[in-house]
Amino acid sequence: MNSPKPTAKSPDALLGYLPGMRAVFADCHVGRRPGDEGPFLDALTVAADRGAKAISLLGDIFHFFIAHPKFETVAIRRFLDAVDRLSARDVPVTYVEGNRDFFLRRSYVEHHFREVCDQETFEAGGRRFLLTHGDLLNEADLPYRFWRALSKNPLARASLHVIPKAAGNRLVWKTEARLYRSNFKHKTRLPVEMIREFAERRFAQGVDTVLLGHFHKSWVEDAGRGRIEILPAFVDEHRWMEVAEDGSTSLVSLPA
Ligand SMILES: [Mn+2]
Repeated sequence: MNSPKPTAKSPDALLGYLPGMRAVFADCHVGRRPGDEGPFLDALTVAADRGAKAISLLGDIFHFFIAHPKFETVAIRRFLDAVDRLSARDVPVTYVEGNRDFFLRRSYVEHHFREVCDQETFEAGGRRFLLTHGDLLNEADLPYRFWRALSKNPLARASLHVIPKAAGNRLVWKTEARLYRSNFKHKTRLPVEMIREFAERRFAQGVDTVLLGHFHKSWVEDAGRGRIEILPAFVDEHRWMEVAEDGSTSLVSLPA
């Protein structure tokens, strides 16, 4: 017997219920070289062709995504066009912000997406999924937390209107270079305790599976009350995740 489908007013609708398979992409880091968006844009089409009914982007899709017309690159424009084509195929795209995504909410790009958020939740096969990029789990990474607070505040957003494009890009790239050592130091070892503590708090709230990106390392752990999965970085492996209608997960490779 089929279980009853949630209605528009059920809690499942609030959780983002959509029937069918979903595709999840993390850490594509597009924009390091001109034209390097190709494989990612191809993969979006492949995901839809494979039957994805919704696509979630789990942060750091670009090496930097500054959502202001002055900072739009050819790659960002091609990406937004691809998202529009997916929407036209009834494949909505949700953008979960990463640490390299700036000011997407309330920006000129927001309307392309089903939602721009820090955490997405949905249900598949009776399992509750929570998706978040993962950069704020490591509370020991103080230089990074300072940068994130500084770079995402309203003053920084307002300064986009006055800062010349070249100066803005220089600032971002120089800051990234300075922070590289700090980030690298904290990423050489997966902060598993931090990840488990974060997941446990969500399991206590009824979440069954926590999906993370950011760490550029595919990792799965079945904890007592739920499952934690870290997605591989698309930029490294050209792989993404499919969440089937029954709640099972698998990784898919972009055909060579
Ligand atoms: Mn990241």
